[in-house]
Amino acid sequence: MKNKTTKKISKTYLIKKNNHISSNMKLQFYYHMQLMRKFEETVFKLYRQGKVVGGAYSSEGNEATAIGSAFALEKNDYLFPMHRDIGAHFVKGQSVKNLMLNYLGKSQSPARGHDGTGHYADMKLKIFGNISPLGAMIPLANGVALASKMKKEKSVVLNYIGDGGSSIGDFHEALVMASVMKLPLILIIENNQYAYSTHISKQFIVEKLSDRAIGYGINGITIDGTDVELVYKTTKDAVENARKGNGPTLIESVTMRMQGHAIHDDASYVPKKLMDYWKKKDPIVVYEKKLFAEKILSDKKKNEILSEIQRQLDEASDVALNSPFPVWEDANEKVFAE
Ligand SMILES: Cc1ncc(C[n+]2csc(CCOP(=O)(O)OP(=O)(O)O)c2C)c(N)n1
Ligand SMILES: [Mg+2]
Repeated sequence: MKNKTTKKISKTYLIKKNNHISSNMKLQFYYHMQLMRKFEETVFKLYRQGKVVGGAYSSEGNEATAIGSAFALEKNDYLFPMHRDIGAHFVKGQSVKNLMLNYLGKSQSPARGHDGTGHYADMKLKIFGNISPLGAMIPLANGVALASKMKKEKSVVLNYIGDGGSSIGDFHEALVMASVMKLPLILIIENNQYAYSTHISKQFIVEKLSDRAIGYGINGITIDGTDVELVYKTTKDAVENARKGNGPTLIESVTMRMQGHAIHDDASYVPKKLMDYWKKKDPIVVYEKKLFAEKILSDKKKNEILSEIQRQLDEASDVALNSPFPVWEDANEKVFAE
């Protein structure tokens, strides 16, 4: 019975072969994955210098998932990123300078220096800030999806959740509502093998987390989350489906958290063999090789891209380091809607 149902659902969900990706777009994927990694490396350096006021998380291993999926959105769509999706902010139009100001807790940042741990929102760009209690974002993403549907905006909502977070009650409740109301929601489970130090073998016994979609009667698919083009195409299909009014999709994107949970965690509990296996699947290294083989990337082009990223990071760090912190009188401002 289970197999039959799985077959039925995956049949309605074939990735379209005509989802063409131009050379220019491939270079954009590469640029953004590199930017995401280099940005976080810079944040880690600044953290060690005592300049970052909150936490520092690494998304190493998650670049293809965050970037490929965010590229499937249009300007009027909504993004609900998690703590491993900093690159999705950039794809949605956020500037390197603004996010650096945020991390350093400075007053001119979009968060006005009131947050330094990645809960960064920007309503103009339709980016909703990450919420710390795991799972709590999904019902909110539902709310925005419902509002958008009622306003006939034809926008979709993209939200992420970790493997750990997908066991929270909110996940179930939100998907029940999203499926019954046919909300334009795309939920990506970033299965990066660990939730803090807990391996997935201690978290669930289903073969694929996307099988849970069957219980809600919605489309579900599990993909290689280290393949940026596959993530893009899969998400694009789900986006088109949602835009047509066909309701939500659950995507399990399988990847690896290549560093500890955050900067304070050395991940010494991760077996070396497992880490070595995933190192060979590094999304950026693998994609770089592919683009070289397709003659889309050359040494010259690669150097140009990396220099441009470094230039932006140096400039953003400089501005952020030399900007003022918020004043205490500002603490009560903009707490409530005016
Ligand atoms: C409801 C809730 N419980 C516990 C935490 C503490 N916490 C923050 S991140 C995290 C691990 C999350 O793992 P996962 O969902 O797999 O995401 P990952 O960090 O691996 O990307 C935990 C336990 C929290 N923020 N919210
Ligand atoms: Mg995880």
